[in-house]
Amino acid sequence: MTVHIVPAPAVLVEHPTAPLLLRAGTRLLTCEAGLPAAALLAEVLARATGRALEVEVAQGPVPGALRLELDGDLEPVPGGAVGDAPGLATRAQEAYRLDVDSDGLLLRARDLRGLLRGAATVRQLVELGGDGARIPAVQVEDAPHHGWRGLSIDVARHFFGPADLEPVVDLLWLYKLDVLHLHLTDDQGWRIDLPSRPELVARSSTGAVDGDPGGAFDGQTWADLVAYAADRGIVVVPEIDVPGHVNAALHACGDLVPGGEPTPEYHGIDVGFSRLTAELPATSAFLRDVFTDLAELTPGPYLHVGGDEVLTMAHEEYVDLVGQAAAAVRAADKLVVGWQEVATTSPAPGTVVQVWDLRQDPAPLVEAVQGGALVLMSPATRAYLDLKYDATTSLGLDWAGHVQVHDAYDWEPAAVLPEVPGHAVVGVEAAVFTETLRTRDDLMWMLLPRLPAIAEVGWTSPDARDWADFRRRLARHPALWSADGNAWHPSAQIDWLG
Ligand code: TNX
Repeated sequence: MTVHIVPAPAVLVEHPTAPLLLRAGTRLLTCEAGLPAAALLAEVLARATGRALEVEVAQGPVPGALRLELDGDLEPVPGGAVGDAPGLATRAQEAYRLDVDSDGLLLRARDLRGLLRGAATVRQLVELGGDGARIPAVQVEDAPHHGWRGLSIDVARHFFGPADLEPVVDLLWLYKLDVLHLHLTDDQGWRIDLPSRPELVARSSTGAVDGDPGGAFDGQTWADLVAYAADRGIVVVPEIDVPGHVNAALHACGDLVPGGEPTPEYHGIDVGFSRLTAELPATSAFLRDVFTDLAELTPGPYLHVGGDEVLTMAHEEYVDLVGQAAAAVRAADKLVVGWQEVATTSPAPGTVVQVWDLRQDPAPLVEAVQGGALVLMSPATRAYLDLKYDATTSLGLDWAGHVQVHDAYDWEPAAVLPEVPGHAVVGVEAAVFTETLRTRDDLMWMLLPRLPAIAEVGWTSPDARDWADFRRRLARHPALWSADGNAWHPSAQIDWLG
């Protein structure tokens, strides 16, 4: 078996017949609405094979051509978790069907996002050999298990800008993830320029952990990144973390601090010490302004309000401040996401609660779900890709133990907390906090090979997942990573092939 698609598709039939050869001048045909997917596929195939494809708006079939078709009648292969994630693509929209033989390739989907998912499968199928590039004869029918399949990146502890993040977005596309969550603010830095509060970036974006250089998104670099992700079927979910993790705001705005004195810059990695103060007159306007501005900058349906690790505040004040942030998000017509602790605030129905710490009492989460909250699963012991692989790993943290590839692979989001009904779980998100990560290579080395494991947890139905088979497929993926210049960790759990 040579085919090694990750995440595993719902149905894969490998035909023993001749492959499709990609030659100079091979044509890529599509309809007007399929053009964005065709253009992306042409670009990645050209990069992979060194051969340009000609994209044309035309009907086929044409012998030897690739065709991308939108087909409103295409029914998704049966299966899937209960319910879609509100605001994200539905299972039917991400479904696709692919048929390849020596006469041509036909990729069909109901929606552009299905074509984008199928295009990632095509990229993984390309084989380079003596006689040039070819795609094996296969039939694939595929659709996701979970609707929300994300990666969260902390760009506050260390800043990662478009040049570092675009290759990460490419990886999300390659593994059929659909959400990029950016943790944009924390004690060490404020990383997004907001029109109503220019002092935040002006005063609090130049530093980072250990005194490393900082940075921030301005309106243009932010819009470009959001568009780059959208072109790949990926929604950006921005996070402003309140009411804790706010030293960067307190350093920029003295009126948020009792006494009025801005706090010093912070370059360490402690958590839990900074906080907003409900009784200060400036606090409510700050919350309203930052989430209103953030909504303006965000075409996607969700804003993340943070809410984690507020260790020096009475519960009543925490409920008040999280409530104000959530109200500002809803007033701007966006859906609210918050870390696990927001479950204790009686969140409004539809709030997405992101579980990260399985040591916390599940009772408030169960109650929040009874009140209509939804759950996104990011348990640190499985999905925190800033944790070390094992004791010999130089980068990363170990506060929740080590996360080897098998740990990242062998779990099911809907079953991780037995108290939480599976129907409330919208999906899975990997997270990478960057206290110890400085460069694109550091980031990639932590993501690869664990991100593909989380991607399969999100996309492939639990009964079709198998560790032995995943190991076999993943072993062939370093060629894909190296072709894009990405660093990766050769975990001893996989028998890597060239
Ligand atoms: C916990 S995740 C945090 C972050 C740290 C991370 C390190 C979360 C909601 N809070 O502040 O960066 O652990 O792994």
